Amino acid sequence: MADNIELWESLGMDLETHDMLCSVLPQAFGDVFLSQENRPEGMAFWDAVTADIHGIRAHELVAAQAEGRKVFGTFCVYVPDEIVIACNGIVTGLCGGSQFWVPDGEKVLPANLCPLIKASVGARLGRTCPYFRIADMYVGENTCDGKKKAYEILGQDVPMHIMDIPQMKRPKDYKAWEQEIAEFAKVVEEVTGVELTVDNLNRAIKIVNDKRRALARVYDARKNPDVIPISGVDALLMTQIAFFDDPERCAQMCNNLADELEQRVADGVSVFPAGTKRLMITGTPLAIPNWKLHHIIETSGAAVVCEEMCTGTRYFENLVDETQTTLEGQFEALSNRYMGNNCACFTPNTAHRDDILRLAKEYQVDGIINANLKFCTIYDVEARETERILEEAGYPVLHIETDYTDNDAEQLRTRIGAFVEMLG
Ligand code: BJ8
Repeated sequence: MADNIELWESLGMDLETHDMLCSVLPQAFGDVFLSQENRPEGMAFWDAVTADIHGIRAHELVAAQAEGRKVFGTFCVYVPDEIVIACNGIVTGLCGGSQFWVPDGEKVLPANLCPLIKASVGARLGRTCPYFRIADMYVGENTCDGKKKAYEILGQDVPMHIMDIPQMKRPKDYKAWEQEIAEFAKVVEEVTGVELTVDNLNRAIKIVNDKRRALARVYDARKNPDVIPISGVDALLMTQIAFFDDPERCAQMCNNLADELEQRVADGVSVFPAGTKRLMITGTPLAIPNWKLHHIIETSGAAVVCEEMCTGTRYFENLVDETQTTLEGQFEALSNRYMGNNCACFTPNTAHRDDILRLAKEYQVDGIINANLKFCTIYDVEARETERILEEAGYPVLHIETDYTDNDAEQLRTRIGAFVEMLG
């Protein structure tokens, strides 16, 4: 702990306010995670990381910087980690998932803005998140309006590079994203002082693909219709930490967990009673420590078996082609993989509905919760058509709009409870 305080002081953090955040997290973590029964032993790794969420990894990053490595903070799953890793840089996710940071964000942003954006800006301006202090450069992207304007504020005193994401998926848009990746590569080379080569990029592609394969293995174990070997909230925590962790260690830990889950499936060891209703959550991302919905669902008689969101399947589905032998070919392969992701910032985005339907079948779900962060217009506009199509396909759907506060927790509990009961 003394080590942590020294580190946080050296990063110029507001220690007094940060103490308040540190004092509420253990209780929240205990209530949500440690109260569960029969958790996989492999979750001990994620428990330990979360217990020292602003310590262990922050120390690692600062030690790496002392050796000359650079840290890039990102906010979206479209930013290609491979480029940074190839140039010996480190990527850390920066999206804020706590109400604790929202008031500081609201000092400079309109109150009627998505909480994820307000929390991210608040975490930076309030000096209460070490990762925002450590990053040598932020990498933004023009996905939704709120984010792209927030980057103007975040970039005031930190080097900021914005990636220009196409908003459609025509062949020329794939080409444009390929060029954007090539330009990003030049920026990363400049910041890290390391030249991007076919070899180091191929190695990085393999590292990130391995991490995706490992995450996918854990998710695959959740597809079994009779045994649910891990709770949704534990799987969510694994994915949330994957945005911060060293990618090779992440892959190793996820593979260990997957081994255990596969054994549990073979042995019929489930964390929920037989017959528990299987739900999928789709919609806007759930950045750490946003565990609210999962916790309510899983203490209301249902289980979450799949997250179709950026803190879920969108983070690891689709691999980058590993066989390219030129930088141009690799940039094209990266573009193809990332453009295969279906965020509501694209129009049209019908492939997103295809993804949800496909996953509902793969994970054999009984119902779907379409969850939207308040004031996220792009996902909210899509929600009606998505829900119509899902209902037409025979899936009961519950639409939820929420934020990071607990104000609506009881109301959500009532609605989710009624939904689960309706599933029979
Ligand atoms: S690829 S979902 S991580 S942009 S910040 S869009 S919730 S109003 S996060 Fe996202 Fe990339 Fe898309 Fe995924 Fe809405 Fe909030 Fe915007 Fe958000």
